[in-house]
Amino acid sequence: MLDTATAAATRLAQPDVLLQTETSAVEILRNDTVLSASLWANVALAGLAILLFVYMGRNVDTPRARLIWVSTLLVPLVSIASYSALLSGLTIGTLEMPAGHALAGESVFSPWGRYLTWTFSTPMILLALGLLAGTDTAKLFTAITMDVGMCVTGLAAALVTQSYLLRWAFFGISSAFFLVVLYILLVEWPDDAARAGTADIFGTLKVLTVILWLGYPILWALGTEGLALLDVAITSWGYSGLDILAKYVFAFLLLRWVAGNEDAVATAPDSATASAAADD
Ligand code: RET
Repeated sequence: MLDTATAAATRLAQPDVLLQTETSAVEILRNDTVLSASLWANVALAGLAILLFVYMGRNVDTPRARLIWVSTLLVPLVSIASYSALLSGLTIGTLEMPAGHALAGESVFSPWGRYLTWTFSTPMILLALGLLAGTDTAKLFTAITMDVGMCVTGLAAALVTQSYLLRWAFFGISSAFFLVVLYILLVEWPDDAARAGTADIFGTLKVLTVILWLGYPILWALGTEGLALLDVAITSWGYSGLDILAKYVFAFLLLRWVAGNEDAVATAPDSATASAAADD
């Protein structure tokens, strides 16, 4: 009898526990102006970027240039959805870090929605870059699937609380996927871009992408998810700053070039690469 009553009481108490966890992440966000400003800044910039990019692409009409334009436009579109979800409390939470972590046993703010939405935004960046380089479908598929692998295992690294070692194991797996993406960006696509006649702009965007993307794992390692040398608000501003450069500035440069050089990207990738390979 007593057992049944205790079990019922436990069941009744459970939703409260869940609600409490959710509320506390939202409360952390509400009480930390610097932290919430790091998210609001991106909502505002993503909104401006969407309007600007729609305007910049108004006269783009060849199919491949349009595909580059749409994939570029999707970057701020995913971003505004991502940051709104973080701000609404839907994709944030608190996690109890495992033994070994600098904040072990403490309830740590986790904006896990960031890592989730990279799964949708980063493939768009790579699609636009790959099309710009005139690469073939196999290389494009490889870059995008490895990138998705990087994001999903990065999300696992952020969410795992069973063991500190396991967090770093997922960090390692994610980094291995990332290395493949870096290889394609640094070794494969520059050759394709040279053949496609887009080497200059591709070179600029490649350097920007590689340097900025390297910032993300470094920030993860130094931030609250990893060694916790940086606090929650600084980590969040770090990601927001990287996002501003890796998404809006990158997308602006790409779109400005595509709008002015539509003919240079008009050829289909596979046929362009195949004919160039046949010429070699
Ligand atoms: C994580 C941690 C695990 C190891 C690695 C990472 C790399 C993340 C990268 C993110 C890029 C995000 C961008 C978002 C734009 O919307 C997941 C931080 C390698 C490279 C450009």
